[in-house]
Amino acid sequence: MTKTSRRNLITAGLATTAGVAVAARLAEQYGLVPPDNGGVYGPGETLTYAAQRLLTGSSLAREFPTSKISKSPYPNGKPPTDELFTRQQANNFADWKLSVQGMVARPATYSLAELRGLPSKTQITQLACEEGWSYIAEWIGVPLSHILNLAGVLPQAKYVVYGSIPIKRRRWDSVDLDESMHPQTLITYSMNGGDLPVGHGGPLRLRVPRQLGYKSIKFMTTITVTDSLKGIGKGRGSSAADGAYSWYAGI
Ligand SMILES: Nc1nc2c(c(=O)[nH]1)N[C@H]1C(S)=C(S)[C@@H](COP(=O)(O)O)O[C@H]1N2
Ligand SMILES: [Mo]
Repeated sequence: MTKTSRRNLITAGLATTAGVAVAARLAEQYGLVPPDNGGVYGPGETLTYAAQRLLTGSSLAREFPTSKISKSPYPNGKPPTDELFTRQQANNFADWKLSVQGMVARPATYSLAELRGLPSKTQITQLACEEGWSYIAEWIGVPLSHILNLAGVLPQAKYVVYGSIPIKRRRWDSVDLDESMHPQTLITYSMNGGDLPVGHGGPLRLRVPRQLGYKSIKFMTTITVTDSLKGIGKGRGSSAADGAYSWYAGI
C-alpha cells in the first residue's frame, strides 16, 4: 500500500463510528500497537500512537532561536540523595558510565569523556511537562542514532529502553525505533552552555523533544535494545506507563 492510500485509509477509519476498530486493525498490520494497549484506555492509546506515526511520520520538533531560551528553567524534582549518586557527584561524575546492551552486535560502555568525544548536535527545544508548564533550553548531546549505529542494532529489534541510575526511585522508559533513530533524540550532557545541572538530570539525560517531558529520563546510565517490552516491569513500556501515564506521549 502506498503512503497516501494508507493515510486515506486511516483518515477514513478515524472518521467513522467503527473508526477505533478499523484503526486498531491497521495499527496491528503496521506494527503500531503500543505496549500499553490493554485496559480501558488501551484502544485510545493505540489510536493516538498509530495515527500520529502514520500521519506525521518523521516530523521535527520545533527549534527556537537563542533569544527564546528561558531565563529560569524549572528543575522538576530534587536530584537523587542515594549514596550511589552523591558519591559519583562528589567525584564530578568521573566514573559515570552509559551502557549499551541487548539486541546489538557490539555492546558497549561509554564514559562522559568518551561521549563528549563523539559527534554532537546542539538544539534549542522546549521541554513540556504533562502538568502544563514548559521551558526552552539549549542542549548539546550525541544523537541516540549515532550510538545505536555504532552498536549495530539487530534486525529483529523494535524498541530502545533507557533508564536512570539504579537508585530507589529509578525511572525508565522506552521509545520505538522511529523515535530512537530520529535526528532530534539526543543523549545530552550540556544545557545552556554548561554541564547539564543535576537539577535537570546531570550528568546525562535523554532528550526526546517530540514527546512530553517525562520521556526525557534524567540520570541516564542504561540503553537496552529489545524486540519486546513484555518482560520489563508491568510490560507497559515505561515506569510512567506502569503508573497512570501514556507510553506514547507525542506532542
Ligand atoms: N530520572 C528521572 N527522570 C525524569 C523525572 C524524574 O523524576 N526522574 N521526571 C520527568 C518529568 S515528569 C519531567 S516533566 C522532566 C522534567 O525535566 P526538568 O527537571 O528539566 O524540568 O523530567 C522527566 N525525567
Ligand atoms: Mo512531567
